[in-house]
Amino acid sequence: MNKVRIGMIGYKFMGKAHSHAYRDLPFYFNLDTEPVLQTIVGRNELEVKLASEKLGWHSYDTNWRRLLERDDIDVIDIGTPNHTHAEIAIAAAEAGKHILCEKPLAMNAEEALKMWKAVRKAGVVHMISHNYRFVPAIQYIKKLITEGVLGEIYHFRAQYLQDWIMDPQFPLVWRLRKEISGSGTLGDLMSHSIDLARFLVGEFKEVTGMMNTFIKQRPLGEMAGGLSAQLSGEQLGKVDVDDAVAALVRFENGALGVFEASRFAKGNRNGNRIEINGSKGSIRWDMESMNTLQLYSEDDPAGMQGFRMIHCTEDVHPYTANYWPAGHIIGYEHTFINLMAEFMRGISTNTSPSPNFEDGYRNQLILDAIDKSSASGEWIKIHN
Ligand code: 4PW
Repeated sequence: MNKVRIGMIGYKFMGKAHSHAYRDLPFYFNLDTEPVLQTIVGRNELEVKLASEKLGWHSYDTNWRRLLERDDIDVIDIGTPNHTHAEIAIAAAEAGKHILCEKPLAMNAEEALKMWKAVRKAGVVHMISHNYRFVPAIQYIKKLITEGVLGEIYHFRAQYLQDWIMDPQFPLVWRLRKEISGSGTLGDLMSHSIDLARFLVGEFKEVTGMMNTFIKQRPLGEMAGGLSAQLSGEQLGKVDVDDAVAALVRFENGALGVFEASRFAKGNRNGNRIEINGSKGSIRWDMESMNTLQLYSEDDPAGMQGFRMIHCTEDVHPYTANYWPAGHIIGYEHTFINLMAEFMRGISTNTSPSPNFEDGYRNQLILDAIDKSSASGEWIKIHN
């Protein structure tokens, strides 16, 4: 068994999700590589020490650059705010480390391209953490589309809706500050829908978008784990990212896409949904019922047609046999375990599984175009 020694930067929401996945991976998957939770990094020594103990890391550090000099670190896992991704990833690639990076890959396409070039030049394995691709139902939808069950694809519809910042007293955390996050709901949520669309339907040809920021000033504060936050005083700061975004898309294969993402959709905690309509059938999927999908097929007998629910919890469904007997469902955290399994397979075969930095770059081209179009009102071509 080859040990793959991880150095992870960041210890909050994604730090917890990634740590859990590395720890549980050998429990469910028989791979020829096994991740070792070597060192976790954060700037606040007391907090990173506590995180290291709770999440099960062998050691902690307060400076990520030190990891790059060590020969007992094979992977750099980047779970830090978006403005740090490029600097860390490029330095990690130059140090010969394999890289897993949280989404969106970068602050803009220019940065993302530099990152993609750096990992290619270094010949390291790279992936971006679009975990929703690794929901068994999503992988199964891909299989159904590839087998022609939906026929020719006409429509892709995506909504990614949350509501955790609707209180005007919710602070101006890094996810709401353009200089740190690059964008708001666009990069944080719609990047996932774009990843699913590229995976299931194909490349984008052109886009037009619109955005709004409903609450323009907020008290200062910081993320406190999960999607909660704490105020750091009375002082107000300007919100300069989008609270909500919508986009229309033409795909290269002629399909039409309608995308919506919002953090102001009351009652939607993590409403990540898609619907695909083809010439022979349609599919609906919703993350909040992630183990199921709805399929309409014209091949069903007359009088018995209609959307039917398929529980993607049988051994024939991707990843399912790694977990429990049929019908024994899995959850959000398992999407990261499945992703880590692909990352480990990539490391043992020296290939970069999709979604990788190339996907991150192509995704970022689309994010930039939606952003630009929201300001200008134009349709923008995507130069793939
Ligand atoms: O998947 C989602 C995101 O990518 C999570 O629900 C939170 O919102 C964290 O970042 C975004």
